[in-house]
Amino acid sequence: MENDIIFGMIGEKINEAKSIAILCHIRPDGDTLGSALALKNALKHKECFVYCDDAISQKFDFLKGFYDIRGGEIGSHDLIICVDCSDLGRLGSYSSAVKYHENTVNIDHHISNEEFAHINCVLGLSSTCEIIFNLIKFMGIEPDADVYKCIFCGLSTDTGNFSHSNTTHTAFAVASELVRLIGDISFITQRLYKDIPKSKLLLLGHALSNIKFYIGDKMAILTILLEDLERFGCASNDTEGFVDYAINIVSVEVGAILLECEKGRFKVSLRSKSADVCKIAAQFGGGGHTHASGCMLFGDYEEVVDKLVRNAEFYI
Ligand SMILES: [Mn+2]
Repeated sequence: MENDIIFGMIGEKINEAKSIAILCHIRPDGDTLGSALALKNALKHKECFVYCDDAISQKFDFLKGFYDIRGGEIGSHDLIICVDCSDLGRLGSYSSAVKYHENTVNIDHHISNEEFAHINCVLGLSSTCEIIFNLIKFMGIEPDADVYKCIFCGLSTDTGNFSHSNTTHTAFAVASELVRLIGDISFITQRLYKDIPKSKLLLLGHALSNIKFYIGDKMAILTILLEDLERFGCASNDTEGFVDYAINIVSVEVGAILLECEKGRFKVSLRSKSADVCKIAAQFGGGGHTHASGCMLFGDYEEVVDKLVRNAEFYI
């Protein structure tokens, strides 16, 4: 379907709605939060509530509306818009509310998106924020700097600050327009990429000193156990970005981080230079992008590592 047709349908749904819930995914990143808050800030005249069923990193508190993000029970809204969610599972406890709601929209850029909503806008752009930018423009809304800061946040974080392979010319074109209105963006990049709490730095040091190599150093695995989080006083979302240290090692083709969520349950994030890690993740019911994917693995630590390495061997 033509993008304009889908944007037109979404615009119509938004205009008809009296109260809108915008849902972020669990382990919220700059793209899901930026997308949700950009939309909320752009729809000033509408009653919009942003929800997220997970803890949110304080580093995003420069986004307007950050402190109004809700957790807990979802209220009664006549339209639900999910942003940056590839499947219902990404919505945490809100998945059933979305599944059974009669008016849902799904805006996402993950190729593995399961198109779970009534209207699905899945475009292979750099980020969901890039889609939101186009949607807002299409709707004829004149965004202000607050909206643009939110969009910049998602565009920048999902492209690895404009360095990953999804850093397309359209991503730069959008960024160019954003910077024109925002002005100095150095305060945003300081918050997103440079500021690091002492506790997180110590956790990273611990993880790096225990990194394991497999498949002739072509695979590197970082591990964060629950006891590590406790020892350093960190939350699970403090591990965001750690996996980059594994994939950046010269010999490594697939980098992974295993994050213990509870005894016998590990959240796995995978990164690759050229291998298709989406296929590895898919073997375990996960998904994502070619070079960045994730899945959940169950079992003892050794068992989980063994499963993962044996599977990865096929794709390296
Ligand atoms: Mn994204």
